[in-house]
Amino acid sequence: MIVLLWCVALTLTIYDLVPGTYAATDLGTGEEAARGIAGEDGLTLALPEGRYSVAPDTIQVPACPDLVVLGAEYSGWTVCGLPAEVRVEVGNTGVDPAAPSMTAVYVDGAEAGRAMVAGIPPGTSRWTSWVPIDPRPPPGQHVVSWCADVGQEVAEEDEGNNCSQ
Ligand SMILES: [Ca+2]
Repeated sequence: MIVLLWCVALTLTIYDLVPGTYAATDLGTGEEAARGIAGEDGLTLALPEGRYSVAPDTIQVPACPDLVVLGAEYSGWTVCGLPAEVRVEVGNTGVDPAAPSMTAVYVDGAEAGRAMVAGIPPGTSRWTSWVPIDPRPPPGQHVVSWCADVGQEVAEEDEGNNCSQ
């Protein structure tokens, strides 16, 4: 809210403002003439004669992307002689586009490969390229997991939801 005032030298009080810090700017010089805090008793400012605008201090909170891993596909793992590969679907659940980022794949908790994923518009997802797991793990059952943006290239709304586990 901006309040325009024209006053002679006086102390004035403005009521019904959102609590916060306000500055009175001299409309002739463009310079700040007074500053005060609005509370339940309103905002009280002492001003010399002149014309002023009174406006609150504001901050702009940026919109952010939020990368999450949605799932994965596996190729070659169950067939002897074929390379074992994983590709990961990375989603952006934020409200701002996400820049390209690096996704990592882990086998039994140890990093086994990485792949870039292109920039992701908000509300959509993209797949990484196929990540070869080399060397192929020994026969038996293995836990596969993955994490988005392991290089922390994207400033996100939530940095704690980037991994599948
Ligand atoms: Ca995230």
